[in-house]
Amino acid sequence: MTDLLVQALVEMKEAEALQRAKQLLGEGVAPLEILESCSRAMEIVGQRFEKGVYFLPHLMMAGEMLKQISGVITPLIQGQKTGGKGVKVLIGTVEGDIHDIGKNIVVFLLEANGFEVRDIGINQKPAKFVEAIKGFQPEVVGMSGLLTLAFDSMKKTVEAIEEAGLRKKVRIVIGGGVVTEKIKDYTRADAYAADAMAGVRLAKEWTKRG
Ligand code: B12
Repeated sequence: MTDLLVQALVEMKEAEALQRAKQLLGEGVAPLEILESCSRAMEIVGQRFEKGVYFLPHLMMAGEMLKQISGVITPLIQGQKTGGKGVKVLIGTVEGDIHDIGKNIVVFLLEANGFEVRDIGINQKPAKFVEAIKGFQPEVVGMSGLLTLAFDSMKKTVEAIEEAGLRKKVRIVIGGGVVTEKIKDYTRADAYAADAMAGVRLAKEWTKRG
């Protein structure tokens, strides 16, 4: 009954939401399905925020509840360590954007699948991505962003990577909230991932050896 979890999250019932998530786990519901319900709840919270029913403290509370739940859930997601085999992935939230819950889930899943991940954090300028690519030499670069303004930051970051002569060395995947195929074209990234698992699958596909 993930509906009760969604309801608790939407109604900002912190203790109940965490308890519901744990209960679902206990009943054998798949961790990814629970995370999926959390995203559904966040959609509703976001809509209420847009309508002026909820305000910034509600977003903050939603973020807090989500962090707690993903802290319990993500470690239980079974990865297949064989896939990534130490392939390097660099990831960060682009300039102007501080949302990182989704990104952190991606990091976790990548690591669970055997990738070596360098997370450069939130609100990172294009130059920071370039510098980190030079130092870490990843094969895959992930950019996260949930704000509309993040699209331009992603575009600028891809351009900076091009200008630094590194574009052919990396495959770029973007993700987060409302990122779509269209945004992928706009930013000139290689792909977009609708969710964290899709990102992991792409990274595996891109770096498959032999
Ligand atoms: C929690 C939250 C916050 C928290 C964030 C806490 C944190 N540490 O991240 C706080 C309170 C800080 C916050 C702040 C703001 N927020 Co906010 N926030 C949200 C909310 C409710 C949930 C976001 C979330 O965590 N979702 C759950 C995660 C799991 O989903 P996700 O990030 O999409 O990630 C999944 C996939 O997309 C994917 N993924 C994500 N990144 C990547 C990257 C790669 C490479 C890959 C492969 C995959 C991938 O993997 C994840 C798991 O599958 C959303 C509403 C919504 N619908 O999302 C609004 C929302 C994103 N926020 C919004 C706004 C407006 C703001 C503020 C500007 C509010 C303000 N007036 O200050 C500030 C922005 C500050 C800034 N400069 O960034 C708007 C954005 C509107 C827009 N179009 O630009 C939204 C959509 C709400 C709304 N509907 O109005 N927010």
